[in-house]
Amino acid sequence: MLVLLAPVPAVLGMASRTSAARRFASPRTTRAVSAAPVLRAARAGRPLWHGFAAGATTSASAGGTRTLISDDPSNNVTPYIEKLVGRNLHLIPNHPLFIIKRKIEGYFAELGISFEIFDSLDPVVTCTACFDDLNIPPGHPARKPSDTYYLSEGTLLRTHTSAHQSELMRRGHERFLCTGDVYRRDEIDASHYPAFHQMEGVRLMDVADMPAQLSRDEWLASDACARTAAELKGTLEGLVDALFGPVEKRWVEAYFPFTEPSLELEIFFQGDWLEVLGCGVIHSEVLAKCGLEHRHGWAFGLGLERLAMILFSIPDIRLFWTEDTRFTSQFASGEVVKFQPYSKYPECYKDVAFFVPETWEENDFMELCRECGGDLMENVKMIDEFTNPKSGKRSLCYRIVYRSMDRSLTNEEVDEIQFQLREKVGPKLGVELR
Ligand code: FA5
Ligand code: MG
Repeated sequence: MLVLLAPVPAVLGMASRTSAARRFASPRTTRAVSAAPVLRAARAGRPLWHGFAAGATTSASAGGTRTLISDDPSNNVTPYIEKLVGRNLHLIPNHPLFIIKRKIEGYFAELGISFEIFDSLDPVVTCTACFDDLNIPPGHPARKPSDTYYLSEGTLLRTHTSAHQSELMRRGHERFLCTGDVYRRDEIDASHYPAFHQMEGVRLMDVADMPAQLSRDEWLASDACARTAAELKGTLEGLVDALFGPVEKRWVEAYFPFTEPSLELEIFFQGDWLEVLGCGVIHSEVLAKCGLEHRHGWAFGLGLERLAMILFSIPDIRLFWTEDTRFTSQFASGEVVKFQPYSKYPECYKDVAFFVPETWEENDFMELCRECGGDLMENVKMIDEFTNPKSGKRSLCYRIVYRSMDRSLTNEEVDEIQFQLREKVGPKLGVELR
């Protein structure tokens, strides 16, 4: 039997919204603009089911071995991203992401209803799977090349594990957990990385427990819809309790085109609210597109790094990717242990200011920063913005915090990176340096 836990009182309305939150916000209300980081203290055409394998595996490939960059005009994959694809951190035994994945799967196994496990689905998916199937209309901000890594016009690196929802439901899977690496052009800070891992959970409710076919409005007003949402919240609260014990958490109203109602869960961590998952009752139109108009259910997508940061006290998301044995050896037991920072090397910051064109997309700048500085950039944040009243030109100033996780940086190498960035930002993004 599935344990139904009483939901905690919902805290709706909140101060800081992430780019991830904005990503799915209704097209009417959203423009991709600068980001307010969640953690204020410290963000070719391969066949769709290539590499499909059901069931847990423990193998992980080296990464970077697959050619994803091509001269297709829509291809915007960078070498930096290409080398992350295939690292499969969630499949490496004793990696914190592997440990937490297993713990979450264990929690669901104990609920007494079986969830199938998928953790090796190909990260290269079609736009149909990632967007169309999920009710994300053409022109929606989540589809923009400034947010998404495209291989070709119709194929991309999945931006969320929801990309597998519809295909799995069409194949007859009714309860599953699907984990994988996902890719987004996003802001740069301690809780955002352009490659991260999500776990998708889907449960279709038993037909006998649900009313006969209702219109969308009737369904939304029904007790059964409220019950489905309550079960979802209870299940996820139970998960958080099982992972962390008592911890401050709150529900926030959200919008996803593929669920209604939709919610996000936040946990208080390092002095601020950290969004850890999005979820909701599966949208009737998504089910109808799968030929399941007579069914109802819930779905969630959680950020494995975010949960693992809390569980293991890992202060910076870049650490998950390090091969430094001072990090990896700490998790060798496969148990939950608190991370002991081996050192905090000094930071240094540099500012860069420029006038931006009308077509300015902040994520393009973030991408260029990654290209020039890789993981040595800890945080990139806009610190000043003004519009010249005479010329009407908009000026932005960004502060870039440099810090290595495993050594001290020299002034010379930071200056060199900053120099490269200044050299490239004009020609590449059409800005005018100040
Ligand atoms: C989604 O991706 C939805 N697909 C989740 C979902 C699934 C909703 C099923 C409804 C039903 P969102 O963009 O909020 O939603 O991302 C989900 C989680 O991924 C976030 O809560 C956060 O924990 C994590 N996340 C998002 N962006 C990043 C990032 N750049 N770095 C690390 N983790 C991230
Ligand atoms: Mg979100």
